[in-house]
Amino acid sequence: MKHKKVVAIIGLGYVGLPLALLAKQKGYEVIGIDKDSQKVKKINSGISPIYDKKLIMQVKNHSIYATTKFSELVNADIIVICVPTPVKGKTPDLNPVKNASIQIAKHLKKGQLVLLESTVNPGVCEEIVIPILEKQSKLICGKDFHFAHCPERINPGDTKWHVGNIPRVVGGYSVKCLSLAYKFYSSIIDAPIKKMESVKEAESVKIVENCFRDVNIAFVNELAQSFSKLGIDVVNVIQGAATKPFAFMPHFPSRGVGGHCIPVDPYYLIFYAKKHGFKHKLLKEVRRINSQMPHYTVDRTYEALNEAKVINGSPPKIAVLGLSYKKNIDDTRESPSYEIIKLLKQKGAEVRIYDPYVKDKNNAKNLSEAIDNADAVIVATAHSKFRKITPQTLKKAGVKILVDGENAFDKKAFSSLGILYKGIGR
Ligand code: SAJ
Repeated sequence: MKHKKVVAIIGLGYVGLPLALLAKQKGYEVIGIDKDSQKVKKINSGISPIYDKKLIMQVKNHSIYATTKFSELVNADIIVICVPTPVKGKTPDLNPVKNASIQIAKHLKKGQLVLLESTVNPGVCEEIVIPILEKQSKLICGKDFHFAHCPERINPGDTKWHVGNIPRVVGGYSVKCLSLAYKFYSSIIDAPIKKMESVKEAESVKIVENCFRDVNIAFVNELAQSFSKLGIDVVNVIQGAATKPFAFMPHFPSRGVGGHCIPVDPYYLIFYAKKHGFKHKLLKEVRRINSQMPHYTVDRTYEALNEAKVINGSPPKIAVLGLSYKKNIDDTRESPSYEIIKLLKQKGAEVRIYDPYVKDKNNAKNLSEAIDNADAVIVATAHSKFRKITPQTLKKAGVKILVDGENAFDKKAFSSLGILYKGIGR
């Protein structure tokens, strides 16, 4: 009986859990490792710790073995690091990656293949991760163990693109490392795996992908602010530009850029490039534009309150619908909603919140409770459930203003019923 290769996956979140399920489905023995014992307990009892319809089914049907014990790494042939790479303010926080590397080094054995999927700036693998692995284990990378970087590309909530069909890039510490990593990913992913010439190139690909997105979003967020003054609907204009079948990729203005990647990754490159003598002026300006969109959204809200003559001494009642950073998921990391709520409270507004996907002690019981008699409703996250809100619903609840944080509604339908509509760029 051919020995089933064992894959240990460190970090069972949006990246690690789908990967663990896929490896299991493709015939590997899987050990899921996470420091969160509650998460481990849930997974071992077939419950997905993440709200995602597909994941909920998969965890229930293909239960994988999860543990908090890093000592189990000794049983693995392949070890994949899928831990978060957040920022503290604007500074990269590599502690989760460093801690995972230290734990791996304690149990590292000859012949093992270590793969990093977490998004990092160029240089992290060779200047931080591999030295930690070698120092503690006394093993030599490329000789005793192998290392490669294959940046993750999960798009939470996407029903078309998933870990099993998204093309990937991979960069190896050596030719042998690259071929071992390529062999692993080709065995589980039905999509092209591009071999990069170095680990640094693989690290750079992911950062570039996400900086590209941040730049394009900043571009339309700036357009939104300028076109508002010109009385031009920027969403219509972008949709018009998108009819060009080449050389244009539509992005859309919104209340801000959240998530664990897009608002974070540019800071990794800005930080590393600065250390090497280059200042990314454009990327810094892009981050400034996108991170001030919650302010812009609150300004639009107060413009509307003044226009509707609601500001009359008593604090305006404002409902903020949606806490997650994008629709139909429960992830609130870097979500613009929280910045909007903070700014509203600083201005003295009475704020109610409601998001059916997110557990929050201040959540209203339901949509009606949140919007009832609110002067303004800000739809910060356009969950499919919220897109069903009709002008009649708001009218009946006594709502005077709709601020459409993701331009998800038909502005004419609301204005024709006397509800003051403010979009982002329309
Ligand atoms: N956003 C806009 N305007 C847009 C697109 C997005 O304001 O035109 C906002 C969203 O509302 C959200 C944020 O930007 O708050 C990030 O949106 P996202 O769709 O990029 O969501 P993520 O961060 O979950 O997923 C991204 C992936 N998304 C896509 O490529 C569509 C991709 O960049 C990476 O695979 C992933 O991050 C990652 O793991 O890096």
